[in-house]
Amino acid sequence: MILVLFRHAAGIFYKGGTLTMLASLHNASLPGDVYANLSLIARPPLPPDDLPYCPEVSPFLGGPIRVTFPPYLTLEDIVRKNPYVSKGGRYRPPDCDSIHKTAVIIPHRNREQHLKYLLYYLHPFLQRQQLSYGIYIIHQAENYIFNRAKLLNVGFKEAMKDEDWDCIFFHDVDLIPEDDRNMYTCDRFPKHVAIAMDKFGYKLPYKTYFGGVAALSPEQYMKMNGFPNNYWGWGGEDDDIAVRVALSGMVISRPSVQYGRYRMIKHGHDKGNEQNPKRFNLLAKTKRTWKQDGMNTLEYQLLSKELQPLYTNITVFIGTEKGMQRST
Ligand code: BGN
Repeated sequence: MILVLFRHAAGIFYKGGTLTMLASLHNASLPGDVYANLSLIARPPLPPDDLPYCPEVSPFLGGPIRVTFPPYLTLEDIVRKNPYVSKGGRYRPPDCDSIHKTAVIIPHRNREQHLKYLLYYLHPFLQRQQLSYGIYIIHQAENYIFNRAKLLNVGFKEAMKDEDWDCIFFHDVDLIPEDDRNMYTCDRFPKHVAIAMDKFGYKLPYKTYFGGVAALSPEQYMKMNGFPNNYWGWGGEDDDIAVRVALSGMVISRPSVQYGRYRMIKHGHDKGNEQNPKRFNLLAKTKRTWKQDGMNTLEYQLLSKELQPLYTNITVFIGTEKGMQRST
């Protein structure tokens, strides 16, 4: 009798086990789930110095990613789903030694919703690529006109103080990558990465477009004296950067159009980032100004640098068109 009961119980257990197994298999094969596979990454019982190098192609890549915007997502959910991410939004593969060290710099002001979705997708995306990485949010303090390129310069400078990053990704907050074969590593030349956005029909809007997401090594970045500091408001700064690439004797590299796909999170007009009427004049002068404006003239006041669970939050006062004095 006891034996029968035991068998019976074992049967149920076994059945339960099968069901669980089927459920997890089903999850893993859900096409495009950016979190599928991640549970397979585990720390082996080896001291960190004995880890083997990561393979040339990560075994965790899954190709196309399905991008949706779950309405009730919280930052705590994202923290829970990314157990290996440490303070400041830093990560190293637990199971192998990565040869790539990438910092992602994201300029930001009043876009908390977008930031949340970007973090939700970017963390697992980078982990699937087996990169060592850090995510930096550069927050422009006060209400003066937004200056994307200057914030990127600040991000570069601050990130390089932390670590010897070999590649820097300059990333808009509202662009979600849609294919994890789009490697967040650097090329021989500055790489324009967001080459196929949904809003432009998954192709370049024009040939020299350099906006959205771009990747440069520190050497490439310094060779072009970083980015311009004097584009206040929307537009033109990315075109200036593309001109700097050429003026400093480099060319633009790009990923394959199949991989460099991005979904843009829809949004209304940003207050404080109106179109910059001076952008045409500024662009006409880049050839004369690029050596006099950029990393060698960067001035800012660092207000805080906090290590949040999912990112390093840098808050900075970058002044106004007239200089570093306050606008009020
Ligand atoms: C261009 C803008 C870019 C912007 C793209 C895509 C200018 C300068 C004109 C001489 N450039 O027109 O900054 O990223 O559109 O929206 O406005």
